[in-house]
Amino acid sequence: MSSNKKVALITGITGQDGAYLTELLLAKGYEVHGIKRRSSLFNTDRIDHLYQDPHEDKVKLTLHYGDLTDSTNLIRIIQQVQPDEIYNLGAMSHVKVSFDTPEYTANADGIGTLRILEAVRLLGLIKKTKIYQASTSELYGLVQAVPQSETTPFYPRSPYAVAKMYAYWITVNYREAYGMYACNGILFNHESPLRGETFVTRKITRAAAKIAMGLQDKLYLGNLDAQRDWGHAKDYVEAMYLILQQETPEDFVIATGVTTRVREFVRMAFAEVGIVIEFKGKDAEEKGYVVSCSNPLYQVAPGTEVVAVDPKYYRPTEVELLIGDPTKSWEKLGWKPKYDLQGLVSEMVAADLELFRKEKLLKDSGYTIKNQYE
Ligand code: NDP
Ligand code: GDR
Repeated sequence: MSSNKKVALITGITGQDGAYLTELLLAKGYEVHGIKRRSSLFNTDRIDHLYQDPHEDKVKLTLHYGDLTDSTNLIRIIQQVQPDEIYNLGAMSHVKVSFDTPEYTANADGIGTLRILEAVRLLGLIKKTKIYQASTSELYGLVQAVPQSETTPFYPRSPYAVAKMYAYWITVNYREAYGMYACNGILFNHESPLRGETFVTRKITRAAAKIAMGLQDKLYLGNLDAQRDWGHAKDYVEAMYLILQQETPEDFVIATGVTTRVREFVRMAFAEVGIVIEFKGKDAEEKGYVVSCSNPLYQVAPGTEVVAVDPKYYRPTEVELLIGDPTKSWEKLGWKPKYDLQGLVSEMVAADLELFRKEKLLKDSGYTIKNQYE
């Protein structure tokens, strides 16, 4: 490893944010190391374009097998890599799934953060290694005040959020107790074409693309009333980087300051493919109907029901309203998002239309592919 090049270690490198952050740090000249989990299927799709054969000279991206539930590997990797910066993005990140796997979520998302902090401390790297913790707007949970800022009280509403609350405070505690450069980025929802297929935005943009191509009939969703402050992951990884470049370690809210209902996101995504949707009914009876369709790929008759509510997607406890106050990050980090929601939706739908072109060709030639995600 060269002495003047910065070295970053990313947990969760195979996820949405891991991929964008790796791209950003490589472009800035960093040597990047990532921790990936062993999986029975390839799980590096999002970073395959950045991969380098380890036999080449001057390799800038290296992957290590590991898991946040195993402190032995974390200590070994951190000792080997001697990172200047650690971005702890690894997590069981699906709120609804955390109700099904609460203990695992606490272990990976909560104690996993402690394992990283403690590894840095035990290895004597407190003065060298800066740590970014992927904290979340889910911490605000049940609305205490809006917009939510760094000083708004937390009220987590899921096993995921409770685990992330432990991670938040243990990060603050290690900063205060040991003088570590350890910070929380309290990031509001951020999306992209790389977003996991079961998060609501990507589920919607995939469905809009597939319905527009005649590959899917209907989209089933849960709570259409939830309001989220959605930004673009590409913008948000810049904020992560900036949080670790300050003189003093601090926690920051990263958000757009604009909130939108799930229902409105649906309308915007379908509008991208020329389908105008109107919602009628209330709660679980609410449905989205096609008003008009000017889609050149596939005509959907006006009056067709393309969106329906399935209560199985409801959460036992819901976070109804998130809207961030990003003033501190705008002023202190000089960070501002470049994308607005319309730009995000357009990019996501365009990417999904491209993704399903192959499936459409297969279907048009008589093949069908069974959906795995909906
Ligand atoms: P993803 O779900 O796309 O990625 C999560 C990453 O964590 C994947 O690389 C996954 O590996 C890895 N991972 C999961 N469990 C473990 C484990 N036990 N040990 C090691 N790695 C693990 O999430 P995002 O990229 O969207 O989010 C990144 C981080 O930011 C997460 O911590 C999330 O909770 C947090 N966050 C996300 C926000 C968002 O809107 N996206 C907002 C606020 C916070 P694999 O690929 O093998 O599954
Ligand atoms: P969230 O994101 O829970 O905010 O967590 P998600 O996209 O899963 O849900 C957003 C809102 O949409 C409602 N919803 C549905 N959600 C999903 N997944 N599927 C559906 O069919 C559906 N229908 C309605 C949800 O009830 C919710 O209100 C994300 C994750 O990335 C976390 O890791 C991160 O910490 C937070 O964002 C900030």
